[in-house]
Amino acid sequence: MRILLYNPDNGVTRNFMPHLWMFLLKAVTPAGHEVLLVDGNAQPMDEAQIAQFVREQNIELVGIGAMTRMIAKAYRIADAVRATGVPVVMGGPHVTELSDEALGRDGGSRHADAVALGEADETWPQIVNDAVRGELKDIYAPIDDAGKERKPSLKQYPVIPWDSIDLDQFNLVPKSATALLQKVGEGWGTFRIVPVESGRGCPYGCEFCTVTGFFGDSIRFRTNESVVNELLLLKARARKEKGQIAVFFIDDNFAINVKRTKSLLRDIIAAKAQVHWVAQISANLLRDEELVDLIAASGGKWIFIGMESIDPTNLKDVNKGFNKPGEYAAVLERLARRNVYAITSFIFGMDNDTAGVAERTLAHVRTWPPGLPIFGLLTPLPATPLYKRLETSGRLTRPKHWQEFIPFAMAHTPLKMTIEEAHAEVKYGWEQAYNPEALAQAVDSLSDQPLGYRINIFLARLCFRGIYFPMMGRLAWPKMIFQNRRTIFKLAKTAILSRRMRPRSSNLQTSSKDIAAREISGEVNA
Ligand code: B12
Ligand code: SF4
Repeated sequence: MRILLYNPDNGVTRNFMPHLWMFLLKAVTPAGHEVLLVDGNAQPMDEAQIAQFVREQNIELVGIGAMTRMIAKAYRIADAVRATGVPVVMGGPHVTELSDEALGRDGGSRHADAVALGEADETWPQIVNDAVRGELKDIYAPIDDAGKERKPSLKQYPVIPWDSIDLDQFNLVPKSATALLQKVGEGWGTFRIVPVESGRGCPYGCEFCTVTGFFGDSIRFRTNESVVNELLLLKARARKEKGQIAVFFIDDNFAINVKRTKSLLRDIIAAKAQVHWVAQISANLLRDEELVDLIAASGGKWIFIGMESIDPTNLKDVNKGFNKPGEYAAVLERLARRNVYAITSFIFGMDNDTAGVAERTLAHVRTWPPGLPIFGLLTPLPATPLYKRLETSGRLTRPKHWQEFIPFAMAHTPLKMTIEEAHAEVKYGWEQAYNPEALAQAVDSLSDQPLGYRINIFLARLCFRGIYFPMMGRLAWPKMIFQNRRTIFKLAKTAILSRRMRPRSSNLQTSSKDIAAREISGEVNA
């Protein structure tokens, strides 16, 4: 059977890396089937195009996975596929919580022939076998013989064949630049960010989060060996292609068990399996100096921290009182001392927020080591405790907000500000954190570091905002470059001067090479 696994785009933000579920399900598909992957973020398709693709490729089963924000698109695509006569199976967090919606049991129309609830690692092979026989059931749930929910163990994790899988659609380097960039350093002909999981589950139960409900509060880990082997496979592929690969450890809280994380990082170092990596870790777990040493030594470059708010009352309200705003600066400095920087995520529109919250937050951000701040709005995702609380208190203004996804728009009324004020705060946060002055300040704050780090933070800031606000239109990039011309000129001048200052005698040349190498290693490694 030819199977298509499809992940819809949400039409607004650009994902910078593929979704793991597609690779995972492909890896556990029973032998004898061919599985094609299409990520709408890399290969946008509308309803007519997907129907044509399904017909032309003789697809016999389509699997669609989606988060809440892209579910409306997912349903439209599913309808178009089903109209061609091909069955659709849907999975992922949204349909797990609202399977009746996908199956048309809530009064709406039916979009899926079958729904996979929860983690589908063990149910997917059964779904495929049933589809072959034309006997798809409506619902597949991971349960044991006693009918109790069963969370897959990650001890027997499938090998994802990263060495042979077609990753062309996920290359972040434009094709036109590939040949030239293959010759730069160890090669930049390709650059991909690849999702790798080392464990699942988070017991913290923050009120707005789907994770504790979906993956459960029992945490499961892969073996160190299987993670290390996966990294080695990725590293080998990058080397073969004269390209680069960075890993996003998508665990919800990569250091939830600090002892185990340290042991994994030690094994990565011992096996020389270091690649540059990003991971999500909550601030409270980054108090540990030894952990941060190991993060840096094992290739960790960016840590995503869900700071959410600088107001302890807000944090308590959403059951995230373990975040201590008073220690944010110390945590970030501890990371920065090892040249590890942070993606700091904030939520506005919380119950104790008032107008001016963005500026108050930015006043803190400006005093911290440079990083990549993110600003979002408190969003009641289905089946979260937050959704239930707001529903009970009659505060939901768009109870089915996912049916018409509007980016950066609230679906409930905040308590101490209006919806419009909350929207304005998010807009202000992004504008101020990524304007040319803020970028210049971020670069200047690293003036005691090798030039590479400064270039790196500048490029990271320029590109990162584009994930959330894609740079559309022919003039978007030239305009951005013009606006930041002073910083670009300053960085270029420093680069030229440091080249000119290289001594000429052969003895000294060796040492200047060392210096240059150190400069570049700042550039390449940061
Ligand atoms: C990595 C990640 C991201 C990445 C991007 C996604 C990517 N390219 O991988 C980044 C950091 C960019 C991101 C951003 C956001 N994310 Co996010 N993200 C995750 C995270 C941490 C891991 C996803 C993952 O790979 N999980 C591991 C895989 C194995 O699990 P899975 O995807 O659920 O798949 C399993 C099952 O669901 C099922 N399944 C899934 N799809 C399908 C399809 C079929 C056909 C079948 C049969 C089964 C099936 O089988 C899989 C194997 O068991 C999850 C949390 C989590 N632990 O899942 C949040 C999560 C998915 N994100 C979430 C949210 C809210 C967001 C943001 C909206 C946050 C924000 N406000 O900006 C943005 C939106 C991004 C966008 N552009 O659309 C929510 C979604 C909740 C919901 N109901 O939709 C989650 C669950 C976290 C949470 N806080 O609740 N995210
Ligand atoms: S710590 Fe992160 S993953 Fe865990 S419940 Fe809170 S928001 Fe969700």
